[in-house]
Amino acid sequence: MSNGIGAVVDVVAATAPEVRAGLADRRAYTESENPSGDRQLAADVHADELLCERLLDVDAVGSYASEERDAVVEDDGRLHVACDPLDGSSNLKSNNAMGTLFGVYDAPLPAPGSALVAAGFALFGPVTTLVVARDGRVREWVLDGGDRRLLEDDLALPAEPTVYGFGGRRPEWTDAFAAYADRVAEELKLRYGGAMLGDVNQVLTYGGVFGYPGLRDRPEGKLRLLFEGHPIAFVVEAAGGASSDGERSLLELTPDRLHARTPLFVGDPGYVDDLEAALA
Ligand code: P6P
Repeated sequence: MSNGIGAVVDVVAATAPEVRAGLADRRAYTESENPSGDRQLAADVHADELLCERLLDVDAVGSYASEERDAVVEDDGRLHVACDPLDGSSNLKSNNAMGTLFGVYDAPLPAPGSALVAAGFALFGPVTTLVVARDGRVREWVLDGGDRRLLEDDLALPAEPTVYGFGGRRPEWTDAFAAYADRVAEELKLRYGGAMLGDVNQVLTYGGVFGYPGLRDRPEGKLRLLFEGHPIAFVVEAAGGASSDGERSLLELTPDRLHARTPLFVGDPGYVDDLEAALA
């Protein structure tokens, strides 16, 4: 198993800088939409094509699924990889953070969160970093010019929460969530940048909570369980944090279809507990 996971991480580590290098010339929207109805940038398609080809070249990888594709791409192998090839690509126009998110399962997709054996993300910020959770531990590297330099060998969520970020517009929030958000806003500093990976990395760095709640007219929320919820929950929980869909850990959930959405919260266990009590 470890050589398979290591090979997947190597592919992401090698491909992320190439995805980033290709962003400048792929800022235009294509004519197509992804299965969730989001308009696709040329950068989305480029990242997805590179990752699909290279991950399926790994002997241990038996299938590839992505936010950008209707169906799973099947091959032979015991590991199954789900990717958001370019999370937050709408930030390309505004030149803000975005990144590549992946989850490695030992069961066919869509799989339960309990089938995750590794997850992580490359973050395109001022520098490119790679965060990987496996074997109950989170590590962080800087990816620079083909080098991979270890930054954190045991990344842990700070015990003292500092920042928060919640998606959706306030009129779309339920009364229960709005009341919870008001309490959080009195205690923490707002950090919301429009790309989950950038916002969650703020939480991993400074402590706090990130969420995209279920909305009045969209109780399942916006974010995808398989491509965003599971992998980010795996990382944050391995770093000592918690995750929730408002009731339970996201890792306890199984998508009923590949592109199923979910309310998504990750971060400080106390704030996640308070959220679940507020929505109960
Ligand atoms: P909104 C990016 O499109 C994304 O999927 C997440 O990365 C991000 O957290 C969220 O949607 C942003 O949504 O409604 O604030 O644009």
